[in-house]
Amino acid sequence: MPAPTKPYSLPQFSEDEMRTRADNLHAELKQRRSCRYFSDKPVPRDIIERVIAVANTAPSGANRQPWRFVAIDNPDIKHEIRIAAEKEEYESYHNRMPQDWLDALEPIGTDEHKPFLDIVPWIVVLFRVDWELVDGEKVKSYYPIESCGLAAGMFLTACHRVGLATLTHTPSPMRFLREILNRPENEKPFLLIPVGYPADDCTVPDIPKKPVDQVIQWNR
Ligand code: IYR
Repeated sequence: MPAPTKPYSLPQFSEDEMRTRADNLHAELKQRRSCRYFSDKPVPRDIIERVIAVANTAPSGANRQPWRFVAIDNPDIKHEIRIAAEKEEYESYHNRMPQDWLDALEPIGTDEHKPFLDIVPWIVVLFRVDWELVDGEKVKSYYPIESCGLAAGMFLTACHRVGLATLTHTPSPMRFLREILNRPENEKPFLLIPVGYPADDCTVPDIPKKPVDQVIQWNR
């Protein structure tokens, strides 16, 4: 049965206001960078809850919200994650990643060492839920990968807009996160996101983005 409906409208802006708002948002969001050097300055838990609430508004297949956000500030758990992540990353950098991949990462300067996982105040692990038990019935998710991608994008945007730095980290394979964090078998780690403030001496690679005309086609 279709759900009941309710009216929907948006605040209206003049076209010039729309341009200014888009330009302002662009100026703000182009400041977002993947951060690999975090400060240990704490971030209150309620702020993390608020940015997760923003991500939780993301659209999802059949509105199933096939995501779980596990937020970790416990130093022992962060350390366990660091040890397990560095073990996998060592294997990846030394034995698994083909040369073209290593070459592609060269400008970014990453390696298997992930000290930020101990230092950062919060690690948020986004799990993708492929199915759920609801009243003993197995309820499937639809487009869980796309849905989690959307929620992750909104999470990063929310963090940036409140002044928090993030990294989209994918220590691969990520199975260990399910074990360390005690998540059930219907959940798969999707993305590991350290969240905090950049360290005072934080730097990022000085690399450009493609100009927008290279990523747009108008009509055919
Ligand atoms: N997961 C590794 C490797 C890595 C892969 C990509 I694609 C990046 O853009 C950056 C890093 C790591 O986190 O070091």
